[in-house]
Amino acid sequence: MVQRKFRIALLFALLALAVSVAPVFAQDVEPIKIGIAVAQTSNVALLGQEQVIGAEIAEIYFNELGGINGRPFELVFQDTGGDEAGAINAFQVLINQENVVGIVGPTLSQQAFSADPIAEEAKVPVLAPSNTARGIPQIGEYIARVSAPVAVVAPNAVATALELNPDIATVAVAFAQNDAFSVSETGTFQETVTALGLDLATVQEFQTTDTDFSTQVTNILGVEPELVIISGLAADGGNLVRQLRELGYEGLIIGGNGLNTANMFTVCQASCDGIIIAQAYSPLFESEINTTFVETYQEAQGKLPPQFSAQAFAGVQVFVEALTALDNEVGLDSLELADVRTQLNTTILAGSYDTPLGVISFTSEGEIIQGQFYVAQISMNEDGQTGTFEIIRIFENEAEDMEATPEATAEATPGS
Ligand code: 1QQ
Repeated sequence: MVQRKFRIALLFALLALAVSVAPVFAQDVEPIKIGIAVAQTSNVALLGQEQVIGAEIAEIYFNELGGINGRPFELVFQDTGGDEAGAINAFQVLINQENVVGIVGPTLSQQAFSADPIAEEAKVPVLAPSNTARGIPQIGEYIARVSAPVAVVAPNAVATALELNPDIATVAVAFAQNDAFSVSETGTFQETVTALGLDLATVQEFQTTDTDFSTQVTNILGVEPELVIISGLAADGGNLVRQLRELGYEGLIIGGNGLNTANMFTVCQASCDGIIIAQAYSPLFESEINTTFVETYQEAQGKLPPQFSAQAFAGVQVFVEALTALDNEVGLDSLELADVRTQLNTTILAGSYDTPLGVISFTSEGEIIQGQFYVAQISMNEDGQTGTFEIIRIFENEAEDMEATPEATAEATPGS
C-alpha cells in the first residue's frame, strides 16, 4: 500500500508536467468508483503488479483530462492474491461494500471462472484485463474482456518459431495442469503444432506451485525436440526454462502469456534469452494515446510498458469512456447504482475505444475485437537480470469475431 501511494505521488508529479491544464473538480462531487481486483500478493503478483501500474496511469491520465464529464472517478484496489478464494472475496467487497460501478479483474482465468459469476449474479460489468482462456466472455452477459484470447494470439508464436528455424520437426510441450489458462493455451499450442504437421513428441504436465522440473526436463530432452512450448505462469515457467537450459537444451523455446513479463527475468535470468512470446500489445504501435501511455510509463518506470499494464490501462479507459457516453445519453446523476451498472454494461458493448492496444470493440458476447498482434523475443543483458522484449513480428487480425473464428490467425498475414 505504501509503495502504491509512493508510485501515485510520483505519477502525479510526472503528469503535472505532461498535462498543462489540470481540471479543478468541484469539492462536493463524489467520485465514481471503479474496482480493480488484481493480484498484488502471491506469485501471481509477478503479473498483477504490472496491472496495478497500468490502471494507476489511466486513473491519473483520465482524471487530468476531466474525468467523466467533469466528475472525477476513483479506482478502488482490492488484492485478489493468486487464488479463487481471494478473487471471490475481492469481487464481493468491491460490489457490496465499495459500491463500484464495474470491475477490471481478476488477473487469472483460473480466478475469473470462480469470481465472474458473482459479478454476473449482481449485474456488475467486468472487463477482464488478462483472462485469455477459452470461455471467459461466455461466463455471462456482464463479462467482457480487453485481453485477446490465447486461441487467437498463441499460434502466432509457433509461426514465428518456424520462421526462425524452418528445420523444426519435433516439438515438446509442457503445461500447468492446475491452471485454467495454461490448459486452454496448451490446447491451442498442441492443435497448432499438429495442424502444421510437426511431431508433438511429448506433453509434460506440472503444477504452478512446482519448483523442481527435473522429471519434465529429462522427458523433454529424451525426445530431442527442436522446439519446447511452455504454458504456465511466471515463477514456474521461469524455473522450467532455467532448468531446461541448465540441463543442456539448446533449441527454441516458446513461452505462453503467463511468461509475458519482465518480472520473470530474475527467475530464469540469462536463460530467459531468446524466449519467443506472442503478445497482444506493442509499445511501438503508433497512435496518439499509445505514445502518451508509453511516455508516461517510461518516465515513471524507466522502461517500455508491458502488455499487462497496457491491457489494464485499456480496461479503465473503456469504463471511463463508456461512463462518459452513458452520462451524455441519460445523465449518471439520474440513475440508481443498479441502473448505472446495467446500462453501463450495454454501453460498453456498443462502443469502440481508441486504446494503447489499438482501436478495440466487443462482440455482443463481450469478446474483444482487436486488429494487431505481435511476437516478441526476449533479449537479456549481460547482467543476466535485466532485458527487453523485442518485437520481431506483427500480425494483422482480419477476423470479425475472434472467439468464433480462432483459425483466423492461421491465415493472418505477416505485417513485418
Ligand atoms: C490467464 C492469463 C494469465 C497468464 C494472465 C496473467 O492469460 O489467466 O488467462
